[in-house]
Amino acid sequence: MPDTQTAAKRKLSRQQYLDLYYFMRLNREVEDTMTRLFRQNKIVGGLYSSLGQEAVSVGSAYALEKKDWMAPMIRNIGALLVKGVPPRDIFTQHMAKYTSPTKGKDGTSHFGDLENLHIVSPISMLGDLIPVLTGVAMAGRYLGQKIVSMTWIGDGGSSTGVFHEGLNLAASQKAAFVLILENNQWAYSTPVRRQVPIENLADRAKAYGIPSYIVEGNDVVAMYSTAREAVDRARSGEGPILIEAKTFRRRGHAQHDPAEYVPSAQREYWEKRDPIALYEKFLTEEKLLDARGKKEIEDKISTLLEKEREFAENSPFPPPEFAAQGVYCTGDDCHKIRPRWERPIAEVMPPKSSVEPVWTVEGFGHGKSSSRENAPIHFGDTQPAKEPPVNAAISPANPPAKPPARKSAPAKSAAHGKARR
Ligand SMILES: Cc1ncc(C[n+]2csc(CCOP(=O)(O)OP(=O)(O)O)c2C)c(N)n1
Ligand SMILES: [Mg+2]
Repeated sequence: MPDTQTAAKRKLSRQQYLDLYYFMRLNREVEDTMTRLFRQNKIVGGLYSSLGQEAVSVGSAYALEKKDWMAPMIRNIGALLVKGVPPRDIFTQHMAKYTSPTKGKDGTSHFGDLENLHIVSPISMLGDLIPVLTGVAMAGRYLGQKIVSMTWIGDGGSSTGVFHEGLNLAASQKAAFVLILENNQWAYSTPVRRQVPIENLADRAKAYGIPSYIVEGNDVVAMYSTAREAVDRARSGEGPILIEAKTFRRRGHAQHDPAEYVPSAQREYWEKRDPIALYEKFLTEEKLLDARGKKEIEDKISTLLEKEREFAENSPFPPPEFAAQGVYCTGDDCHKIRPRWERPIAEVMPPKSSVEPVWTVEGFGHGKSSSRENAPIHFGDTQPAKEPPVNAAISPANPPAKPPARKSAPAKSAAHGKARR
């Protein structure tokens, strides 16, 4: 098998083809609306554009199931929309309104939804979502949920230490994790070729012994097909996969940056490869979209966005005193998230654990040639199975010095977990 692969394009249902079109158009319209709001001074924080990269966000997120987890980066509004975030959350969030997911405490894209949509809030530091989403995948495996986690990273972000540490962690844990490396040719004003001495960033996967794909990121069907193949492989236990999507950042880093450093020949090359225009051509040729169908989709999007924008514009800012609330933990109010124990807590917590602390992941912790490849490996790899693991000091029998005050015991939290919104 070659080091880097290309996935065959899938044949989709008519509805799937049209969904991909709808979400790319919605992605672009949401961002165009926010650009107008920014110019009216109504967006309070940074505003980043994914113009020309919509196929990457939409095609990759469309490969996830409802139960799967993701964490977007700044240019993945399309992924949020596919996962089910309503545009009003994106508008109110960027306008720092009280009705936003963070109740106006953040003026840009730092919000998630752990309860319903399984979205981890983006972290500003580049690459840090890789170990976080690896952890999500590991937790899912531990709970027997068969989930896959996904996050995105830029070409620039792929040179951070945590990118490499995180990918190594994911690889050694065989986490069901898919990383989309969005190579849009620029990191701020630094072109890829002046940042990395390799042609394909997908090659970075080789260092961690994991498979990788290269995909034309402006082709939404290719993007979806590749992501779907990776998601299926990760779900079936093959471990993490890296996908390098070749694309182009058509605007500057953020609204403040006119990106005059981008050579005009490069810009022209990519402007001819607009993902929405390319896809419209395909849909028309395949007789999946005609002028009437296109108008219906456009009307649906503009009616929705007008309503959502009006809601955001008419929403209040948070009351001043709210700035002091929710900063420090006051007990129950701030700890809304509880572990959802799917087994009795005593059973899963050392040292009383009735479950042998044994990893059952095939080949975990060993090179492929090891004769012990299929043998179960003890937790920590060097300890006898019955001995408590090193973190036994923090356990129900030996809690941390000052546990946070809680009315309900953690064991009751399964019931809490069921009360979904
Ligand atoms: C650890 C870290 N270093 C620097 C920054 C500042 N910063 C934010 S985005 C960015 C450029 C990212 O480029 P790339 O990863 O290619 O993503 P793109 O903006 O092209 O989507 C930088 C330097 C940061 N947020 N975190
Ligand atoms: Mg970049």
